[in-house]
Order: sequence, then C-alpha cells, then structure tokens
Amino acid sequence: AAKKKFAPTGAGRERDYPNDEDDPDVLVPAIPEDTPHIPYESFKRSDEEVLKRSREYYELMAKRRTVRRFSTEPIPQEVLDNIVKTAGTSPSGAHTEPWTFVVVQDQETKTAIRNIVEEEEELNYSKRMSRQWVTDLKPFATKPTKPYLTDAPALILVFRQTHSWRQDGRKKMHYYSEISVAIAAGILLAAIQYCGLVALTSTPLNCNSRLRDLLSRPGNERLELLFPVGRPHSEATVPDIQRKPLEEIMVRV
Ligand code: IYR
Repeated sequence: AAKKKFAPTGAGRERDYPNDEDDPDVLVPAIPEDTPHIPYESFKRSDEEVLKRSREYYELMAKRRTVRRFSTEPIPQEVLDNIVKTAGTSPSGAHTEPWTFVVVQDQETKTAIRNIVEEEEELNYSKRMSRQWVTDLKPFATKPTKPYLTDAPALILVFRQTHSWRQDGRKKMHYYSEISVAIAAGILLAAIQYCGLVALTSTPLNCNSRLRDLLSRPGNERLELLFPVGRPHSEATVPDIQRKPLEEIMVRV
C-alpha cells in the first residue's frame, strides 16, 4: 500500500481517512475541477472611507461583552436566520463549510439543555477543573448553575462536522475544520454585536455526546460552542476588566 500522506485536520484521531492512494476516485475533487472562475465584485472605497469604517467597526466591537444575565424578550426569527447566514459566510478549508448551527428557541429543549449542562458543570467545578482553573475564574463569578440557558430567547449550538459524505457515498474530507468553525463562531459573535444583541461564549465541557443525542445530531458532528443570544437583563453586570493595548498584541515588522 502507498504511504499515507499528511492530511491537515488538526486532530490525530481524524487523520486516517480511507481516501488513500489505492483509491482511484481519490483524484476526483469534491468540488468539480472545471468550476469556472468569475470576476471578483469588489467595493470601491477611498482611503478616507476605509479609515472611517475601520474606526467605527472597532468602536462597535470594543463594546462587545460576554453577558451572563439575559432578558427573556424574544428575538425575531429572521434576526436569528440572518446572524447564522452571516456566520455561514466564513471561509473554510477547501470550502467544506464544516458547521451546523442548532438554534434552540423551544423552552422544553432549553430546559433539557440546561439540566445536562448544569449536571456536567457540577462535576467540572468540583472534580474535573484544576484548583488553579477554578481560582482563575473567580473574577468572572461563573457558577455551575446557569439560568441564562433557560432565560435567553435563543441558544445557538455550534457543531463541527469532522467529515461528511459526497453524493456518491464516499467520505468527504473536511480540512482544518477546527479553525474553520472557530472563524465562523467569531463572525457569528460579530454579527450578534452588530445587530445590537448580546451573547455568552461557552464551551460546555463533557456535554458533547449528551447534547448531540438530545438534538439528534449525527456522529460526525461535535459540539464546539454554545451561545445564549438575546438582550441583556436590565440588571446585567460585567466585570470591570480591560483589554490589552495595541502595543501588547501587535508586532510591526
Ligand atoms: N464552563 C464553565 C467554566 C468557565 C471556564 C472558562 I476558561 C470561562 O472563561 C468561563 C467559564 C462555566 O461556563 O461556568
């Protein structure tokens, strides 16, 4: 058998695909090779406009905060559709779009999610997380009990597809799926901020299989992030913390 070539996936356990050198179909790309290339429609903007927009967008994004108390006020379905569509504009390895966004508004399902997350979080805080980790979280006043999971009008659960299947049933490789989903999640957060809503970025530890089963997601999907989305509670507070200045995060060469 031919030697396995390196396929960038990020996670070792996903590296061994059957698409090896012995398979003649390995030479058929997932997207047709004769896909035409068309002129790129660009925005024509002056330096002044670009500068103004860069400032304005920075100022908007600088106001983004993780909020842990939500108002129960519902959000229109089209808003949720639009922010998920925006996240779906993210670049991805070989345009594989390796994401599924599960948007939960049903109260019973939110309660079921909350029960699973709280049960696991009890164990996380008491047993799984190190003493240092629990200590480092003190300023954020996080707790195993999570009322925001039932208060927020919507929960967006971001699943990463480790691979998928082509029309002909062959396995479709998803390259760089972790970073592709991470970029999409960043774009989702930016869209939420831009439209004037708030979110809480969470990565439910040890909840993957239980939430995947609850939401009937297939085995090729892994839960990466859970975002409660909505409006802040009128008494919501945030820790008074600062961001690193430009000089600390940027190196000019
Ligand atoms: N997932 C836990 C703990 C937690 C961990 C980190 I790192 C945070 O930045 C915030 C919380 C929780 O949601 O409480």
